[in-house]
Amino acid sequence: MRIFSGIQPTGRKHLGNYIGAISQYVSSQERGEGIFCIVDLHAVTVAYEPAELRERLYDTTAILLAAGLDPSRCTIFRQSDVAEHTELTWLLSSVTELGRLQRMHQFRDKELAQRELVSAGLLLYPVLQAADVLAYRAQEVPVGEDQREHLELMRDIARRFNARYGDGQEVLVVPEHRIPAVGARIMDLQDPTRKMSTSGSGESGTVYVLDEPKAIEKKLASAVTDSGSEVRRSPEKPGISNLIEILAAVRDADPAAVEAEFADARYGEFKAAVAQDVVAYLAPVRERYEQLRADVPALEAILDDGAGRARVIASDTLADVRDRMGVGAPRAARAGRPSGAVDTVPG
Ligand code: AQP
Repeated sequence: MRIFSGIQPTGRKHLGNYIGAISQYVSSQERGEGIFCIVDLHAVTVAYEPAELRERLYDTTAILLAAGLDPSRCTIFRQSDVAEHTELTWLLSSVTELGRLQRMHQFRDKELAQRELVSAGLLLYPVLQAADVLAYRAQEVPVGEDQREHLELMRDIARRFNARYGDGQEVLVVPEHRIPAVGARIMDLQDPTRKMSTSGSGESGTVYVLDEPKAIEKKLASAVTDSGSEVRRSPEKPGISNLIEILAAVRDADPAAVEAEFADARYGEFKAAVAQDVVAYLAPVRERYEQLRADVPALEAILDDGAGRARVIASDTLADVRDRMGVGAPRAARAGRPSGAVDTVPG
């Protein structure tokens, strides 16, 4: 089975990213061929600092490695190193409905948050995301709950492409999402009605993977709880429900077992237990990260090797897509050319 997922090079990855996505990437190495992409082209769709982007990309690469991604068992690469992603985005945009892009929740939220320019790139973000996955004909995409809508769009794009150009064949694989049963949507500690996120929430509501233990303890101690005193999940208790979910996820336990264990505990005692386990969960990652992040040439070598392997798969898909769409020279004609020949040269 081929498994693909992308992650933004924001560097400051948080507990939601870690539980919802990164920990799934790591475990997927046991189940199939994992391909993980650090999506710097997605990052330029909102305001950013060019000088910082590369640094944050190294931060994110080091976090993935520190979490347990092993470049000898999976492929890790930088999105912009594989040009097929952008070409496929353009080709797929012709089978993507504009109105659907305009209605996407993430687009509408980010559009409102932009102070200056709302870029066309922000609108096309889900098409680039579809190209990321479809270029590898991946069967499975591990993501958090917030990506469900984008995954549905990606599946529809693949289906529409196949219906329009496939001639009865599944040229593009329609992928399945894999959303974790526990921890699919970790909420902000200060406003548990909103998801924990890099943008749009204050420092104290977000636990970062690289936070020092003291900072984690402080954030969890001040996490918003609810009226009442029982440690149990309920729609009226979003703060406590979120902490139960976090503790269950870091322990790899059932939330019901957490509720049973803390049935007689006070909120303060429960929050201290959550802090202790979150610190223990993230501390080894932070320690490994420090060593890995210090060696930029080694990170570049891993990304470069990954891009080489990714390109082999993506260029094969692109050749099929171009062929089916009647774009460029026929694939059979190109196969006879010397390697390095440019596809767009006529005749
Ligand atoms: N709160 C969350 N709970 C569970 N999973 C989450 N993910 C994000 N937030 C939560 C999952 O993390 C993966 C990588 O996300 P990303 O780095 O590409 O950025 P994002 O989805 O846009 O999440 P952020 O960090 O919160 O950024 P902003 O603030 O820009 O929205 C994805 O699989 C996502 O589902």
